[in-house]
Amino acid sequence: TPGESPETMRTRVAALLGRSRERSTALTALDDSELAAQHSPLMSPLVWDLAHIGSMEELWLVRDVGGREPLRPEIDGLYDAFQHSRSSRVELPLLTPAEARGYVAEVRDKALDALHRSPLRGRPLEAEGFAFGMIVQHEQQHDETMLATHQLRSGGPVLDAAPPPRPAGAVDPAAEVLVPAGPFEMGTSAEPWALDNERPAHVVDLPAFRIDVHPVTNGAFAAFVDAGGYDDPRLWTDAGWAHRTEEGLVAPRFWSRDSDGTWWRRRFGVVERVPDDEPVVHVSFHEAQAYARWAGKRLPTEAEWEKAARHDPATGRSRRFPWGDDEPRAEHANLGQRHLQPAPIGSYPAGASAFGVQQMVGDVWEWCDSGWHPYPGFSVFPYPEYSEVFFGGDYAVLRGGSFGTDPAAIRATFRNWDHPIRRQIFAGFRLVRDAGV
Ligand code: AVJ
Ligand code: FE
Repeated sequence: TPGESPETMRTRVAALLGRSRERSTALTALDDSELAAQHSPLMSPLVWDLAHIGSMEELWLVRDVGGREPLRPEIDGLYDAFQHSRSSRVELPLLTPAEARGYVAEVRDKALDALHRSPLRGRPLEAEGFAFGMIVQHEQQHDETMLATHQLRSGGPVLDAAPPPRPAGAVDPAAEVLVPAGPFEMGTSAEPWALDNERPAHVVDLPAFRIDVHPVTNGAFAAFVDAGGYDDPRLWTDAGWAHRTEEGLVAPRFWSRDSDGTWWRRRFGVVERVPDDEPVVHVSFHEAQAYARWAGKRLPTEAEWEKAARHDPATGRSRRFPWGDDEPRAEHANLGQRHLQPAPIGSYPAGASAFGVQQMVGDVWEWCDSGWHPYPGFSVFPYPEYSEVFFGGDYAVLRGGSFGTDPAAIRATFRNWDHPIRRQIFAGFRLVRDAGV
């Protein structure tokens, strides 16, 4: 926040740390055996995420910013994500849930002490409270990961939330808008808590394209399934077809069909009918791409996604969020685990971008047809294991955040990435097509 005093910043940061911890606590309010269990080989035991959150916070806020000695140096390796694969973490001598809760509380105490001692200016790690913002985002990212673990867990529901809003009037799922050719500013050099991969701001010139106002819905995706989309190799890339065949994919993850042909889904322990008007979620990049080919369209590049989300043709500048520069409020976007599902398309008109594109932030992460690469002028900050070590590999970019993403961990410049086969994340997609002349 420009012109903010250190005292005001401390209050704001402490509230954000508190909100993250409330969520981590709610997501780990389970029996010890459930916390230590491996609910899926794709995920860590929940108790690992909890102590890992504390470990990162200790490393950056207590040891680095705070200048203190390690609390428990002997556990560093256990919670280093690069030393142990997710599927092997269940075998480690992890802290028990009670020990993990005690550890994160002790770390938090010392982190708040560091917050009160830090000038929140001066060296880059502390200027604008960056290290604190990074740790808020890190905890919230793991909270979304833990939410995905909850979705993979079997057994009855343990989480609860209000249903999302509904649109006020009729919505045309096929609506699209033109984004005219021309340059826009991509990425940011101004956003104080933007991570290294979002930097620096740079100009990108794009040809004209048309983008869907809404993400692709369950109803539209079910039509692709009914049309035999999963059985037609011409719709899939070679890698996509191999993935579809090896995994025996026939529908989005968590969907099943009864003898009447009705689609059902399991959502956080509840089985319910698949709502036609919600954005589809739990599809891989490959499934999104096959759908796009079937629909005669394509996935946006990440530059196209960002221009449609941020560019204001009236002023020529890029916004922080689709709706403007204001922090997300409840009427803008489905964020923060307020609702534990995407909202029907058309539910967030107040969150539309300057071009009128809706629900770009919140609801579902959107797969883009771009690999995970640095922007021109990228430099590592503050450590290479966040972004850099993943560049150039086999990852696809995701944009916009989901209903599981906290407002503090998303903005229109935010870049996420994952393997193109992943389906447990809260990812869907929207489509574009070339505008022609
Ligand atoms: C940015 C979501 C891909 O969870 O692997 C968490 C975030 N980095 N701890 C991930 C992250 C280190 C990261 N993603
Ligand atoms: Fe992490």
